Amino acid sequence: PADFSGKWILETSEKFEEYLKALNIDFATRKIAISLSQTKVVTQDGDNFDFKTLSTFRNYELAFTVGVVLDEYTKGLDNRNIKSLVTWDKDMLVCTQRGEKANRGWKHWIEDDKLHLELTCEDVVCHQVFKRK
Ligand code: RET
Repeated sequence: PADFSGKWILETSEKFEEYLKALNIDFATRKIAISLSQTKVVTQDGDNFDFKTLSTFRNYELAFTVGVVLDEYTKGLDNRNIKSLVTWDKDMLVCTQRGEKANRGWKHWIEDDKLHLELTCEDVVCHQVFKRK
């Protein structure tokens, strides 16, 4: 299986602001969020994962086990309660986030030693690529 573990730094980001807008995140927070350098620190132990999204402004941490529904509170993001379920699709981690927002979720995969993250909310798809730090 894919090895997500390590430290990753944001290289490219497409439609991140549109994604944050779809989540109803306010203008000021969006402007700060899109200007930030982001680092992902990932630890992986079998199907147990910990994804830390770090920035100088705010951090977000998500720990999950593949196949186990998680009550997630998106603290510091859109501050909503959602039910998240991560599953494997080949070597891709696919999360569906059930709650107030339609068609919400994310996908993580590795390609050419880069970490890809696709974030979806409603009709918006954001794509971020991270390189190893
Ligand atoms: C930052 C900075 C503060 C404002 C916002 C942020 C967004 C973080 C996001 C993280 C997604 C993490 C995922 C982890 C999966 O394991 C960068 C913390 C809005 C959207 C999907």
